[in-house]
Amino acid sequence: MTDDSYAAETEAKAAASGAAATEGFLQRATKANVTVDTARINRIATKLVKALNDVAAEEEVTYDEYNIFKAWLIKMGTDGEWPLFLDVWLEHTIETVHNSKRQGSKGTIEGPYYVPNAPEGASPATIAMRPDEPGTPLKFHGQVTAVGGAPIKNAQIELWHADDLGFYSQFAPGLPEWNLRGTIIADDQGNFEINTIQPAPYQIPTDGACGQLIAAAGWHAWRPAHLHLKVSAPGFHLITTQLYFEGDDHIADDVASAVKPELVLNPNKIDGGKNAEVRYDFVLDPA
Ligand code: MBD
Ligand code: FE
Repeated sequence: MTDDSYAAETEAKAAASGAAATEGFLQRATKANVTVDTARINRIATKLVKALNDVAAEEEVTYDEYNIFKAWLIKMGTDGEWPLFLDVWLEHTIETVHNSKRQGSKGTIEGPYYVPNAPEGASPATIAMRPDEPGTPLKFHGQVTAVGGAPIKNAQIELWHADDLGFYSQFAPGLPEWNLRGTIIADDQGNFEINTIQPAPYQIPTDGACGQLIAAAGWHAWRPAHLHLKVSAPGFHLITTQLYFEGDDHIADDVASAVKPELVLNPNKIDGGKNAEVRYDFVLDPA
């Protein structure tokens, strides 16, 4: 890759990635056409409002603090960072509830950077990448089976991840549209092999409202390096998950609280240490 594209990529701005995440989310949410009944909203909204008021009373929140909070919430909207904020600090609980009764492979949060309909290819496949994509090449392979062990023919694996600098295509400038995003179809025994590169640890944008909160609270912005996946097949529950890498500095303190021990990979070095290889099998619950 050229120095120019590196420069463009690192000029990623919170507001630009936030706007893209907000727009993509709203498009999909509008299509989904889901309604929630009044009794349920009444209960949950009442509890939420009470929780906010309880904190304000317990902490004796001042007008100065209230106004800082108000300005920050407004900035969250103008930066388009509501998807980021919610996915980092709330989605892990929603996911835990959602998957609490599943027996198959662990799920974790989707995060704000999924894009549906990435280019499809049959296994073995190489994900879309630049000719000189930086990073350690990774051969990621395994099998998709049902709970009980039956292979799932032609299971679909959607994979998306950041590049070696921690940037996602369609959310940072200068990257090809589908870079490091793909839909892979497993073979008739559910076996898959995907060639990609190992992503880098990821820092959530520091120059927007979420970054402001992190700096003001003395937190850190890091997520461990991760692969995002959606694994599905007709008649089975779709799993949304992520896989991490053993030894990563942020396995134990992911800002998004999305790491689970079952999701940590330990790739083998191959080809004299130039490349890496790892197997991971997915087990799907019946729908
Ligand atoms: C990410 O890449 C991500 O996966 C999450 C959950 C939040 C922000 C950026
Ligand atoms: Fe991510």
